[in-house]
Amino acid sequence: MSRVHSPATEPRGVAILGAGMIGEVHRRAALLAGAEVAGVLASSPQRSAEVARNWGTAAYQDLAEALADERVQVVHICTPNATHAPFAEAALAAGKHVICEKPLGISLAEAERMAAAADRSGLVATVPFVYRYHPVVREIRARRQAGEFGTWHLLHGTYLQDWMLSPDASSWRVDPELGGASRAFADIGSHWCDLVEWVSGERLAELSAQTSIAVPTRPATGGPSFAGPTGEPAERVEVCTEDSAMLLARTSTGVPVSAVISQVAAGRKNRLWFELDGSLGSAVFDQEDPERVWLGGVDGNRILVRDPAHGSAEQRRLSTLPAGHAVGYAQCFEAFVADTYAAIDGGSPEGLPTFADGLRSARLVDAVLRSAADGSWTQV
Ligand code: SOE
Repeated sequence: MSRVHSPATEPRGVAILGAGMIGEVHRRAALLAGAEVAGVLASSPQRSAEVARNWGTAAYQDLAEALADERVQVVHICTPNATHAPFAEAALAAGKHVICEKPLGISLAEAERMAAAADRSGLVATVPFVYRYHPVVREIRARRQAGEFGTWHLLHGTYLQDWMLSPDASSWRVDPELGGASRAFADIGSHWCDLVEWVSGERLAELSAQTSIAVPTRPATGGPSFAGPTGEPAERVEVCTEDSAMLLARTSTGVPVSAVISQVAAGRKNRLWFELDGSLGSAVFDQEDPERVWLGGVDGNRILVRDPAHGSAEQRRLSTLPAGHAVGYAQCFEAFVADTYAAIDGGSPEGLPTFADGLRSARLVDAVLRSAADGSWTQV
């Protein structure tokens, strides 16, 4: 059990499990939120020692050592998906608050177990659906809540990347044992669905999905996300997890939805994009151009530029830089981690994605896989 933390007197101790690309992002956000990294556990003792030296912190030998560290109040789980459930359940059982990377485990059953463990613990357990933290996303949501778009007629969009386009690119995510049965949809389709449901206020109720494998074999070992081919000769394995997924859906109020998710779309780097079309107006958000929103109207369209001097309280709260000084992905992560820590200290920050949202995402992944397997129109 970790000591009761008094933020006024001592830095909040956190442990970071996993030191890949996203582990570095978590560390940076934790430090900027005033925490102290008490230690790190990476993929091997050698890697833990190397990262610990670089980060100026301790190297944990194993999970037990990290969870026994009384300085640690929060555990950031940034390891491959198959460890999310055992690591999160052990951390919660040890009385630690948890930030666990999505997806929540590698199956719906694991996600249900993790969400139940979080509920029983009374601890804070969050999932980095960080695109909720773009200030202009909060502006769109606030305007929806104020009725500016009327009732929804259509919700649609894409989430496209190209870091898996090369036949020689690979990742632990390719292996269903490590990443789960879904790759592209669980990895980034989860973000698109979480964001569109949260902003629009709608919930996908039924869907029809297809998945595709563009590259039939890949190297058995890969590098960090976005690293592309490692250049090392490696045995090739048959691929059984999808490079792309396409879905048609209907929300519980009957609104039609479509989404294209892919990690083999040349030239698209991290292009989460949605258009929400309502009876009174439309809104478009492009994650690769996150400082502005396109607002469509029959009498003309407007481009709204992020500006802390204007707009909704939540947009202004997250607009930590003046207009024209781009707030981007890193700031989204910083705000998410800071809001998690605020919740640990007793606050109720708006829109904090918890294990309940992670479980919601797992239900969508499960429905996509079921529909893709038998071609049926599937209940979520
Ligand atoms: C790789 O596809 C990845 O890093 C995802 O794992 C993240 O969740 C997403 O935000 C960016 O792309």
